[in-house]
Amino acid sequence: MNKFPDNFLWGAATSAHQVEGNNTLNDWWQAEVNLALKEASGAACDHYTLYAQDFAIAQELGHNCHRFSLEWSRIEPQAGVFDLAEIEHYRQVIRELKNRGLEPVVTLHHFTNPVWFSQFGGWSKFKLRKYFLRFVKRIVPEFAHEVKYWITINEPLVYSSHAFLLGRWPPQQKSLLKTVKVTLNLAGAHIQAYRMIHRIYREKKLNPPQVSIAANLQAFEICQPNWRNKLAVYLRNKLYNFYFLDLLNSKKTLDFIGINYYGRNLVDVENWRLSNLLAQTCGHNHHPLPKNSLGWDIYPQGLYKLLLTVKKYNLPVLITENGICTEDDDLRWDYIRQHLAVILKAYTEGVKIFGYIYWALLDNFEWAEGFSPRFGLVHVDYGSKKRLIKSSAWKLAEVIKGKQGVDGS
Ligand code: IFM
Repeated sequence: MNKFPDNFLWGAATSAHQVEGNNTLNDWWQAEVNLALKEASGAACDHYTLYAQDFAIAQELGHNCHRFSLEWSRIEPQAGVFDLAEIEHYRQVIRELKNRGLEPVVTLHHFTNPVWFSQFGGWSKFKLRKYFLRFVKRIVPEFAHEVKYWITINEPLVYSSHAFLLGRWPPQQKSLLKTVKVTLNLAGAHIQAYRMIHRIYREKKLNPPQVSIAANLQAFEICQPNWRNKLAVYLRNKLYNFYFLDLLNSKKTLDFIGINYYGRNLVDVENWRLSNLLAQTCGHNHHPLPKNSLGWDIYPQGLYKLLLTVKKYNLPVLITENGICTEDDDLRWDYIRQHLAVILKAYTEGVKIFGYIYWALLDNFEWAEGFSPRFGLVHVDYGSKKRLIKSSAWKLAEVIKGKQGVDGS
């Protein structure tokens, strides 16, 4: 039976707005109220009150780490005004994790912004980056003694494209220029935050932290083998998968590579138009694969190839997200097992993978898709808020505890 190393990090992730409930002071809440998105996050999983119970479940499942995000809008509800009670809340959250042997992996920006920040103009204005940095400077010293792993920004390109190009997420804009500006601004924010976090730890004479982003990597695969599709795959890899990582790596601002991986993007482009080269996918269900409930192709081999590609950075790798939304929990286990198998293969071939974080610990609010996609290891009844551990979670626990291999042995 192939085994993962003893000190491997095992856990699951959440983000504040998706699970906490009642994050009334951020731009998502505002959009949910004003723009009538499919569903409003409302009380979500009420994780804000039930976090201790949820971490007890993670502990029972054998996890030894947990990824979550700090909600900037709770901590800084008005520009420059920091809410000490909310800082205390997150201190309790981190304490609860540590007491349960769960290493915190803390995300500083996971798609949401305080309303005041978006009213000032948000990420499309370079000069506003200073507000995020002020938040980082205020909050990191609070938890530096307890936290080793920081994710500055979750999926920067997913954020910039969904919010500023596709118009699906607040502020629901459709501007290529703004998308480029926001992307560059987020890159600059990471670089400065990385340096700031390291400086804070040095000043406190603490061991250096491990800081990265969570990069969403997709397996871009050619549908029909022609030059247009080959060029499209090349461009998409360059821009969506590696632009950000290459840039941050060139500035020496990554201590590890954080990878969020979900599946395949089957590239088929009908003409040379730039928008098609950058985004068009096969519309004919060629080369069909099993899908999650949102229709995303399940493709573990894609993760394997990407892991071998990121070897070029010669940095440790943390799978910061990998998961499936489905009502079929056997399919969820298949998905997890197959992805763990390729992770183990890449590990044995020299990719320095040091952890696997499943998305998500709980069923939760899937942004513009609302509550119907269920990614959780734990089922949430959104009415009663009752939790029910799914069988896939127990099977993963067996692997974590070394009682079961990912090859069925
Ligand atoms: O729910 C999201 C999460 O917020 C970021 N990564 C992808 C997940 C599934 O879509």
